[in-house]
Amino acid sequence: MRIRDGLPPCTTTTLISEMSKTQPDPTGAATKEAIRRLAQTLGIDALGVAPPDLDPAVSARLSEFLAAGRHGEMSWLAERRIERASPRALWPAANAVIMAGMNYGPDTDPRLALRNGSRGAISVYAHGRDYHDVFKKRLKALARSIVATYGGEVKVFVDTAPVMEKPLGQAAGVGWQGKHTNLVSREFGSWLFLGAIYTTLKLPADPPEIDHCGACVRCLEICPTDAFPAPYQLDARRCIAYLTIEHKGSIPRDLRAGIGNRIFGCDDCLAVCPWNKFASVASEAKLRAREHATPERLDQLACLDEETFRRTFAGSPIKRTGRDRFVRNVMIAIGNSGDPALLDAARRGLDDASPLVRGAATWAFRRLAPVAETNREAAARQRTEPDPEVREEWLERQS
Ligand code: B12
Ligand code: SF4
Ligand code: SF4
Repeated sequence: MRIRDGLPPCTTTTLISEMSKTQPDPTGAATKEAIRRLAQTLGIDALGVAPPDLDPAVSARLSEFLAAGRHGEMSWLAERRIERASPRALWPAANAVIMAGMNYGPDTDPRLALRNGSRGAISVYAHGRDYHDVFKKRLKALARSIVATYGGEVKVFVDTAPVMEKPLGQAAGVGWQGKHTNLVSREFGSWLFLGAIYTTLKLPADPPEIDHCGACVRCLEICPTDAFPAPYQLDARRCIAYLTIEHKGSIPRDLRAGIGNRIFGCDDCLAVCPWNKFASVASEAKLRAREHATPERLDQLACLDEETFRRTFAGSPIKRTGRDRFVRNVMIAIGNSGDPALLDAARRGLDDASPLVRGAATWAFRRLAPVAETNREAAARQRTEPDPEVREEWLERQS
């Protein structure tokens, strides 16, 4: 539910004093509406309330996802399965879940960045400041005001805790889980970050949002790595967001070509959604910041050492993947570029200190270098390369 429309501008202070007079509130309905207005003043774009119990079907699907190994190396998803699938199991005192959304709508279609293969495309959520910091600050401010005005206890979560934010967002009426598995909002399309405040206050739940996907399958068809085994189901192991951000080892060979020039995350299934026609550009300046929106030159990114990497991506979520994984991604994009001008960058990567980078650079080099040079290099590297996995890269049939 959008919270911007039709409300008079008000400050946090006036709102709190106004509400202190609004007593008693046996159903919690007035308190919820006041919280909604307070959230608006804090720059939170959407808000709804869900009950503290999720539909048991959600828990069953989470178990199926984990049993099929679709979480890949993200073992933390399995660790607190019971708590993840139930707010009350995570915190027995919780009586309601306030689900909040922050619009991060881009000002251009992110797929434009895929047109020039010699530059790296970074997904929209990483163009500006790390949303974990920006959003959590907002939610904490909201939570503090709730406690100060209405009492009770609260816990604030953005992304990292064992919380299923998408099913909770749907239960709170903020949007619905589309066939690409992300929450789609009628007002903001695919571009909404989610966060949760668990509270001991008794607040009435909003009506859950219903599915508006209909017969559309655009997101399923666009996926470059075929990561959807079925509508509403994702095999994270095939998703470019997982491969370029979460996956620590070398990227499976059969998925490298599909990655194209995406060097951090992927937006294809989000960007193609017809509901984006209602979306608007992020209102929060820190999320609108576009330091990394313009596709960046792959040859320059390939040269980043530890220090320049940290400096370049300070305050960005990219920093959290670390330099080696990021340069690995850059090497894969170089291999996909078909651009002979990038051969030098791949060649330099063959001597990188990180075997992860050397392995990806080997793949890139073999795709760009003339056959005679590849054969010469392969023979030499078989003798000098210390890492067995990287040696394997030199022996592999080229894909
Ligand atoms: C793990 C994770 C990932 C993993 C796995 C993604 C996934 N779909 O599970 C990876 C690394 C791949 C990933 C990628 C991305 N992520 Co992510 N991720 C998460 C995280 C931490 C947990 C998600 C989770 O619980 N997954 C487990 C699976 C089992 O849960 P699920 O997706 O809800 O699965 C449901 C469906 O499969 C469904 N289902 C199965 N069958 C059926 C059948 C029917 C009929 C129905 C209705 C449903 C259904 O039931 C399952 C349970 O509800 C959340 C934050 C959080 N704490 O919730 C962010 C989060 C989901 N990610 C987010 C974002 C922005 C992204 C990316 C867009 C980033 C990018 N640009 O690269 C991509 C999108 C890729 C995609 N298509 O999902 C946002 C999404 C916001 C939104 N509007 O939905 C979140 C909520 C973070 C945040 N705080 O804002 N992510
Ligand atoms: S984010 Fe990209 S790779 Fe992942 S499911 Fe969506 S389209 Fe496929
Ligand atoms: S692209 Fe179509 S199927 Fe996919 S989430 Fe959007 S409306 Fe649903």
